[in-house]
Amino acid sequence: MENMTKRLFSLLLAFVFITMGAYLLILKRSGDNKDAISDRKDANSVPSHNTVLPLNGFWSNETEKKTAVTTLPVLPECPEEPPELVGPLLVEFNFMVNLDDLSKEYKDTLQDGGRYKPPDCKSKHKVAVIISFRNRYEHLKYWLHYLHPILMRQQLDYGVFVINQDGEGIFNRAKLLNAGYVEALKVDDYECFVFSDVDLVPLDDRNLYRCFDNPRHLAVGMDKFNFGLPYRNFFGGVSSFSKNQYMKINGFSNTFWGWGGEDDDVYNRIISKGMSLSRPNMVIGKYRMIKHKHDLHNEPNPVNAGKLSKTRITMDSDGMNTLKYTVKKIEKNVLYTFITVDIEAPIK
Ligand code: UD2
Ligand code: MN
Repeated sequence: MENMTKRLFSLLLAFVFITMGAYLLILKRSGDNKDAISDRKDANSVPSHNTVLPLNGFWSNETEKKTAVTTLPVLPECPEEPPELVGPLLVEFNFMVNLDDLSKEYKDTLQDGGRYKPPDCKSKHKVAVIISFRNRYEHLKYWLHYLHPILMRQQLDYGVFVINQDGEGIFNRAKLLNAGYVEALKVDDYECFVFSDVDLVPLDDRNLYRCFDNPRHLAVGMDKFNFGLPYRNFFGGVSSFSKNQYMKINGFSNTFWGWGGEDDDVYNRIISKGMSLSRPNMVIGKYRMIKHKHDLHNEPNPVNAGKLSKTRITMDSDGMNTLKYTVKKIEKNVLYTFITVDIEAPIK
């Protein structure tokens, strides 16, 4: 009898140990899952607004997986008119911008390389903002200071790409913009391209940095032209093209070295392909340009004006289909992606 009791007791003990073991195993497993969820949140620099789908094999069974997927939030589309726009803006260039402070301010909002997605809705506008650049860091600071909040309020899914001309050769704004188009597409499948001078800041956030039914000229009212157009067909400063529109005109010309003419050449390209210009009105389309002198190695080029009568003939064999350049360096920081390119510039 005593033996029997002992045996029963050992059996009971074994049962208790096995049950406890199983229970501990289940506890550990659910703890692991929680860790995995928070790990993935940390890995996403702008996490709160992205619908995160579970990794393969992450859920322990199919039922658990189905429940989890259906309860994750699906973002609604952003409204056609961004609700946070404020209209006219005060823009001044009489203070110092500190890029370190600016980076700190945006380190949780921007993804590496100056990229952004609205937190609460899915943007309909996937835009690469491309800036031609060489040695204009002071201007770039103001541009970043003013433009990031504007582009965010416009609820764009955007990235900022600064295309830096390598070396001391003659500057070529248009060829840099072509290179920017190619480089941005290596980063993401952008549908819309905004090309901007580094020294131009809009005076109204209703001037939308997105694409329209026709190529868009955004900088219609610059302070240096008394907030009007210098001439009717002016296309300089800031413009936007959808992928289709840009490829239809074969991009910009690669052959406008030095200052001037490349913007008029683009205008000719647009018209000769049967498109027209889209523009904001003169109230919304006001801009301020940071005052500057002509840069070294970007002197006005008298040859450029003469080329404009031939755009129609030359455009199909001068542009994206003949673009040649070499990437020297790609640097990413919080505020922008900086791409240095060798565009085979002639030395004066
Ligand atoms: C006008 C047009 C510009 C372009 C240019 C002729 C306006 C506001 N803009 O600009 O779109 O058609 O005439 O080429 O009217 N840059 C550098 N480093 C340099 C030289 C140029 O970064 O050494 C870049 C920079 O983004 C600058 C842009 O090229 O804003 C245009 O050059 P600019 O500002 O010297 O010429 P601007 O103001 O006459
Ligand atoms: Mn300028």
